[in-house]
Amino acid sequence: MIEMKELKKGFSDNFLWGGATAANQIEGAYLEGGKGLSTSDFAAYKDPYAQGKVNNFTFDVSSAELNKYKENPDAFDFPKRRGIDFYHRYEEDIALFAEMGFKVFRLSISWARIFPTGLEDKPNEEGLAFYDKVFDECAKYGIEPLVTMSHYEMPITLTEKYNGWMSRELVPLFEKYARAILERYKNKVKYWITFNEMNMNLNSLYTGAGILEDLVDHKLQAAYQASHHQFVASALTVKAAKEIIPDVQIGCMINQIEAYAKTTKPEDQLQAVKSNQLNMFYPDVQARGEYPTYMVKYFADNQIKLDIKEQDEQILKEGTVDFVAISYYMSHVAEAREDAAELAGTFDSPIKNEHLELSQWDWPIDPMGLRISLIKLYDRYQKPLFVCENGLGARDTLTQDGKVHDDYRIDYLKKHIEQMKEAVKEGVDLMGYTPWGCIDLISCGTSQMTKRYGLIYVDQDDQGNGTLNRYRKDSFFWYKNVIASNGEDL
Ligand code: BGP
Repeated sequence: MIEMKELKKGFSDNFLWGGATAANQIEGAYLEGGKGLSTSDFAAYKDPYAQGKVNNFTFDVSSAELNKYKENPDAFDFPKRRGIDFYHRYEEDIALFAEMGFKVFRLSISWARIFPTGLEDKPNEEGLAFYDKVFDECAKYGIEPLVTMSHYEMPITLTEKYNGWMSRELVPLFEKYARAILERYKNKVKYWITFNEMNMNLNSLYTGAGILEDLVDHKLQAAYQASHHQFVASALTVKAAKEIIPDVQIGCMINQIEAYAKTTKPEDQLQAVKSNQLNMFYPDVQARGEYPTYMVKYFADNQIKLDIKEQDEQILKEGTVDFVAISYYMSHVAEAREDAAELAGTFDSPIKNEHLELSQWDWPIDPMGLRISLIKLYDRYQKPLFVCENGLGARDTLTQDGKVHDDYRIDYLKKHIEQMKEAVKEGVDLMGYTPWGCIDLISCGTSQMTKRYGLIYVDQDDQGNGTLNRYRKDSFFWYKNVIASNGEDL
């Protein structure tokens, strides 16, 4: 007889509630503690409205810009260099997370704090010591760190010397870095993610892979070659992690953008399948340990020839992840048209879904798309899933008496949590939820401060003016209750 599993009524008792950040968007102190300069230190503030739309991304850097920034840094503003000063305020910030009842805090380690140029033989002790303090502070409150090893930054030296992940040289350099932090924190960190949103290499070569795009001939080829190098580095890291930390949980991550077909026309349906494959390619390799067959034709059609070494097949096989993490902000519409492949997975598609409302930054809001994504991902991999980013970037107003009435954010999070809960009831194994930018931070795509995601308000404007004081938003108190009731009281 087949034994049915018990029907789940909601989130598991050990569900990991928390929040997510990244080093380059919060730490600041960009030259302190022996840190080297990183790629994100050169994301200059550019007017995000210059092209007349609100969701302009300004995070790419060309070789000419990089030279200009290095020669005359004072003529530009680099908001990611200042972050929100977490480097000096981590105790206060972690205490606020604890007050909300966080079980987990997702943060990343800055590679350039540990290996300032990426080329040193020995790690920088001061950099290592900083994260020791952060993890110890988390431990004080029983908060588990979930650590991303590479979140949109790397030592700038590796961009200058190798053009970033274009080069295979990055694989052993990353493995050296990964081993150093795994060894150091083996008793403090159990949950790891190797690379943040690796599929975003297709959107920004500089942000995802430290590549100066004007120096490559074939952009798509570069994106997939860099991704291949990261796959190998990630698999070697997974293997190392299992040796070093016996009970490790190590995952991959993508920016999950579920594609819906625009109409019931079979051509549009087929395009939706293909658009989703381009996204799933990333977890397919990392969760199954091999390249999927559908990419062979795609590579041939797009004149992509990858340099894959003989040993890579084995490395990928041996380095499959324990869980699949996603960020989820929006869904996408697929239509059979000339530029369909290019549009797959872009944040900025011209094809709109008339059923969805947009955020102030024109991002379509689709809570049910999260549920659909989770169901499909779990069907595909049968591995635990983690929603390690989700949230609403919005303008907030701090009142005279230090409050932020962000009912719009509460509404957004509530609807997404409701759909996650349905997915859990429908059989999905979900480990945790860490809404993005649980404390206001510098935007990845636009370097703005005014695009706020936080449950905690940080008093700083786009130009870096402000007291940096922290304030609890209405959503802070709401989320505290959500955690206390394990997602029942929404
Ligand atoms: C994800 C990134 C984050 C983050 C978030 C929101 O893609 O992993 O780093 O910033 O998107 O994007 P943005 O800051 O551009 O609004």
